[in-house]
Amino acid sequence: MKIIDSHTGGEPTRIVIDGGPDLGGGPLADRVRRFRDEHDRIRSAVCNEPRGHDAMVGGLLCEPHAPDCVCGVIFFNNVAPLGMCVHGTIGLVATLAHLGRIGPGEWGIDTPVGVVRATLDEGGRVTVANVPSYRTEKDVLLSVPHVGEVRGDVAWGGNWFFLIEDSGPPVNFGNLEQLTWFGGCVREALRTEGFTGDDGSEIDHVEIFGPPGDPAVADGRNFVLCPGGAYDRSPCGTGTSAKLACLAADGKLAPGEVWRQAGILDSVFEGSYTPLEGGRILPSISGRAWVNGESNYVFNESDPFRYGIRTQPSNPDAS
Ligand code: PYC
Repeated sequence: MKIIDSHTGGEPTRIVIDGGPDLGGGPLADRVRRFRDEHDRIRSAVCNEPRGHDAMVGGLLCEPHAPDCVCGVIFFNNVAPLGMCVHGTIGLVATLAHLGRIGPGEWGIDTPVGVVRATLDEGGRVTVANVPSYRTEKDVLLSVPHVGEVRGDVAWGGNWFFLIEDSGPPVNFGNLEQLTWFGGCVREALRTEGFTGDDGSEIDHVEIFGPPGDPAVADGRNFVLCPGGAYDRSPCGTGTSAKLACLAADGKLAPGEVWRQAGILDSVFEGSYTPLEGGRILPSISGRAWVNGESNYVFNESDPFRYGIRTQPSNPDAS
């Protein structure tokens, strides 16, 4: 199995470019189910220790089903397949450019949540037109055990987010442990109180905001807790999209105006949006990824951990 590693603003992406499981043809939404149900050990082999770690995001390069796409991709992390992943899409584009499969220009990428369009510029910067994003609830009051009352918004940016503005530990790198603990308590409270996205899905990303480290380079800094318990090293493109949806709904950001979102490492994504019908927006997120490794995986039958150390299989019945 052949792998290319990259990072986008510090957040890793590991693309399986060859030797992945055969998922057949058809829409990516069907293929991601086959991947989850029949090939979960490949997800684990790529993302989990000993080859990976909790922050790793993998992507399986596939033939596209939708017309006019350069490729398809199924993203996944240490616990399950992901809906959409913007930092991963930026990493994928950098990987395809590294392989010489694409050059500067606009490219369609088929994913389980629809086609996304990514533009690579001459300098290596990638802009992703993400999926339509929207806020479903504003100022939800949540009673969080061990923490107290926390207010936040619920929004979709390709994944479900609970966005917190005015509570929690200060958002800086020195507070990683406290932020992770706080985010975990909030996520657990959302689950036990029965808050979900408007499609009934779990709100599995918690995003906490603070002021930027340097207002000359960013408008705000975030901390994003991902479903597997790791924090996003990048500003999180789907999280930035959810933020744009909230800013747009509150009338705090005009169409086309740029929002500079720093992550916890102070790497920055730039986001703007085009309004859509029904209060939805089409976010555009740009950032940069760097390829930093190429590997050929060996699966030795005698190695008990050749498919990774699986702490949380996304489907316990899968092989
Ligand atoms: O950039 O969309 C993103 C993302 C989702 C999870 C980790 N990164």
